[in-house]
Amino acid sequence: MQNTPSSIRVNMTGYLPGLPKEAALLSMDTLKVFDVTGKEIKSFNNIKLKSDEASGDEVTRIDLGDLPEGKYILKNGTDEREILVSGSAYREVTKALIKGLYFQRCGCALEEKYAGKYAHAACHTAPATDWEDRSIKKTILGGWHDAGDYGKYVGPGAVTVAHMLYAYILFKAGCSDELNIPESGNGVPDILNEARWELEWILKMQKDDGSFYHKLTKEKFAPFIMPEDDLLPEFLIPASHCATEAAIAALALASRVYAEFDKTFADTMLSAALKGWAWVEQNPEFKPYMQPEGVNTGMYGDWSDKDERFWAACELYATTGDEKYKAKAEQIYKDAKDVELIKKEVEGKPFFERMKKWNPDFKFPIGLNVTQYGWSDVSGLGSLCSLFVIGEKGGSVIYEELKADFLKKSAEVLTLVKESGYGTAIEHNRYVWGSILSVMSNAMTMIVDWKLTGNISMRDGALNQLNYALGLNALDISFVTGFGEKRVMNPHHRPSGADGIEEPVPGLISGGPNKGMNYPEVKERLGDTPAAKYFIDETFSADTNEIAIYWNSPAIFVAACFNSLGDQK
Ligand code: 9MR
Ligand code: ZN
Repeated sequence: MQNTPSSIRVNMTGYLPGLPKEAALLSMDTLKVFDVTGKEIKSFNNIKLKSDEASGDEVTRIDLGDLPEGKYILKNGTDEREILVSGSAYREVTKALIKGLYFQRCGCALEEKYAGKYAHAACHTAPATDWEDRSIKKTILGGWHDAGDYGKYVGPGAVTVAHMLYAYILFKAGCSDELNIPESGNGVPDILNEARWELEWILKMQKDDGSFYHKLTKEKFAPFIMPEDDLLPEFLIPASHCATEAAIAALALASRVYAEFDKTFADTMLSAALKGWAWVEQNPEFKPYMQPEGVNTGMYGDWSDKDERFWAACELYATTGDEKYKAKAEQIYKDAKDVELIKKEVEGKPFFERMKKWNPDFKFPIGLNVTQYGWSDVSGLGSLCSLFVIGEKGGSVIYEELKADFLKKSAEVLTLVKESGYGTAIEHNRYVWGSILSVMSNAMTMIVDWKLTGNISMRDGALNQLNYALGLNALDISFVTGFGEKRVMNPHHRPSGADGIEEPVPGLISGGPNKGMNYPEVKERLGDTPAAKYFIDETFSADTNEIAIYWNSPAIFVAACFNSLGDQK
């Protein structure tokens, strides 16, 4: 798709009638708004541009203000852009983002009646071998392919499910029940049907001792072939604390959510979570995941499991009401703020030394990062549990103190939005691999703030991030496949690259600009391009244009929130 950036940037999917409708302008020309009959409705002049550090652009944003449902044309001296205002503007995109996970399903065929032209035969159905004990072979079907690769990883899977379940808990009306997946119409909301596909797999990844395998992958990433052609053997890679604790948290959370639909399934998940926790109690000392020699798939390594353990304790407390989990969560929360304790914990440890070498100013964050929801820091998932489920029962530490910490952070996020030319909630030097996660996470944070305080500017700040994902950005591109007149066409996604179909699998969100860790070819081609434009819509560029289940899922949370504010869900 030829992308000559326009001087008018918009959310290419649309806007809701009652909410702000921002466009970004890169020209000082008067902007006129016409309806479809060609009648001029509004005009904006005296446009002043400001420099935007992340993109190097001179840009400003305007709110188009009140516009009834319909299509409109925005025009300045050089460019013209059509926009849609509709109460159902976010309906299809929310559906597609959830269904994007269906397309990642592993261990089954994607049938044509659900997958259309993206149908394919069953994949990864052979038994997997335990990496450490080659005599153990297990047939573990199911789960989602993690990203552009065909690996399946417990921690990232647990996080993805959690985003979806909290989207359901908070914005049920925004989660369409018409996904056209095999379970549709079974009386269970489709977002839960889809999340269950992963939960069932996570359950199978539990070892007899209660811990969870870190991942189920090959020794290395497959070439760009269809999943059913990827026949090299798969391995069950040794258990880790982070994977185990994230699995416990997700299962404990899910056991509450599914209880009203399937008590047996809910009980199974809670037993698995409790068995996992018993393993953690017997193995309290954190051991970072070490990639076994010879395994070169995604590492998902972590320097600490405080956040995973905190999240797990919160979810177990919320589900069981047992005070011992509350005490554990409180203790982790307090210890994480104890400077001396942290020093003792990290100094001399390889991760810390490495970080110091890279960045002499590197300091370990004191306290839990209560607004982080990604695979490496899940503290924010503990926040969601505390703020929306545990509530005041959490008391002075894990409710009141956490809430105060949270609101301080969300205020900082809103400042980022105000300072950015495009209203994007990310520092100019923080465009890293999967920057969409930071953007969507910050949107989640503002949504949480808005839900807690009613502060409308937080809601609107979050909306700016949905706009970013759907085209209002420095690249003039929609990061969601299948949506927007100029959209990502060549994501680093094996099925999209191998299926011979021009349009990529729909409903997948690209990781987006990354100027942190790049492939040499990307560096060579982009040189010192500003961070917000460090992006290549080509298949090879996993560093800027891969998709991942845990990037779709925070986008589901954000899209479901705004979809629930529309009038046709
Ligand atoms: O999401 C991960 C990102 O934070 C890392 O910087 C990047 C490089 O190590 O890896 C990302 O995760 C990839 C995983 O390792 C394997 N599957 C694809 C994931 C998305 O790129
Ligand atoms: Zn598969």
